[in-house]
Amino acid sequence: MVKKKSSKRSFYLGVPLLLLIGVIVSIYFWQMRLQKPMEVNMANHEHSSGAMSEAAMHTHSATGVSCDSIVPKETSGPTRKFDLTAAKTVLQLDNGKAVDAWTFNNTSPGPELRVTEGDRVVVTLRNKDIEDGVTLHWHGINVSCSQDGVAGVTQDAVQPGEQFTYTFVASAPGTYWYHSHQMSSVQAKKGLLGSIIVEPRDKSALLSSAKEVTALYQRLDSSMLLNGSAKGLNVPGKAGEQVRLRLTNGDNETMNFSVDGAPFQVIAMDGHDLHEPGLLNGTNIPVGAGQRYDLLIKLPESSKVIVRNQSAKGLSITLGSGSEPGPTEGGAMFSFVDYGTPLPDDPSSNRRPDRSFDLRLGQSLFVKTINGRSFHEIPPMNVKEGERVNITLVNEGGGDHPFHTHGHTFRVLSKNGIPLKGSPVYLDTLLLKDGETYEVQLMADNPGLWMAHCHNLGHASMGMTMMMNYEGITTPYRGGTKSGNLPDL
Ligand SMILES: [Cu+2]
Repeated sequence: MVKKKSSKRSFYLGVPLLLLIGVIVSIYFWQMRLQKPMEVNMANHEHSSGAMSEAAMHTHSATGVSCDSIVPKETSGPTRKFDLTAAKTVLQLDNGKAVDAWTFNNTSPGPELRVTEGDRVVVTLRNKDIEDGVTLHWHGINVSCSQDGVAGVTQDAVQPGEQFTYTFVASAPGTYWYHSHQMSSVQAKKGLLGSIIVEPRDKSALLSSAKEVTALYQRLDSSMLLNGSAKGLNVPGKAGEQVRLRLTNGDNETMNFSVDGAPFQVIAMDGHDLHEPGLLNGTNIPVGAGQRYDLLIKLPESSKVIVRNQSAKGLSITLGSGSEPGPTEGGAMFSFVDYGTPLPDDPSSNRRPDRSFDLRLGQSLFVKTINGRSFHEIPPMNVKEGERVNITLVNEGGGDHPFHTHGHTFRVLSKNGIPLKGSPVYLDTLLLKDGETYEVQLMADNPGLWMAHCHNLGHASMGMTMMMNYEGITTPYRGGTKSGNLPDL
């Protein structure tokens, strides 16, 4: 009787106690996940109170080169000027929804910037009324350190009423995009993004006659959009005409595309041409977050071509005229491992690296991790100018991880241990599916402080973000809650 009573009492005490412990543990981990440091110097990863980092800043700037002083080289090309003003705008979407968006020049996506290879591009960013501040990052364009647009690393976030002018040389033709890199997981989703296309200087190139179609996908609020529209895109065209379709994934999730009605080629990835790309038929194209794929499609005689975004039904791209092609069922998934042909005189295929890094992308309880750590707790990849750097990347779970490097294009050497057999593949964003391993190589030829992170920006904001730092480079900027520079660190 007595025994029964005490076990009953311990039951009544034990359950709430366990619940309380559970709540405390959960709050602790949520705090850990959400807590931003007060101040971090991303050049040396010191995070501390203001006074200490002040001292660290002085000792370092005495010997180093500031990122601020690394500016673009002169070019003989013409100067192209653009103005982008960030502002809060209520956008009336063509699906009937009104969205509280953040826009460039009152639109989302912002205006497409179209320049020519070799141009000196000058973009003045103004912030009308985005309270947290904004920046512009030129995704895929290897700009100078001071122009990379990462708040707290290469500049302070541009506050309401302020402006910042970016200058860079559009040195490599291709499909790129721009987006804010202040609280990027929030701001890109709110609409602060757009396309930038660098046309080749040699206009006599074979493809100059192809019809140009840019297709930028984004998620705004709960709506998936294609070039700002919730409806599909219709591009009229004649039989025999060639269309260059520039697919850009500005969302956080991988998008799979099917092409029905004609064979097609993948002529470029992340802006970089592929060598002798073969004709594909019914192959599905997986475009990771942040990636770009350029497709070349020759319009057939009497039917349309429909490029379907399997992840966003209703956002199809219809090319040409005539009857409607049926959907292609069960097509293979595109793989660049054996696509196209090798270059006959390949200059830099798989040479010995000067330095190697292993990055395991994964997750633990509430955070996304690289080698088991998150944010500024991940040691930077420290490199020296001129070095050949190999990086082995493994996806150990937690979804697709499209890994993006700032300031550098890397070459993919192997997938799951098997060397690439086809065209050389140069990317700035590599899509890693669960369990996949890739080895990539880059040349450390752009001194600076560079972010490297998952371009599922939700994952980046949960910790999957780190730095690649050149020896001797410093920054006067600080990330953290004190400065308000929060690039997702
Ligand atoms: Cu990820």
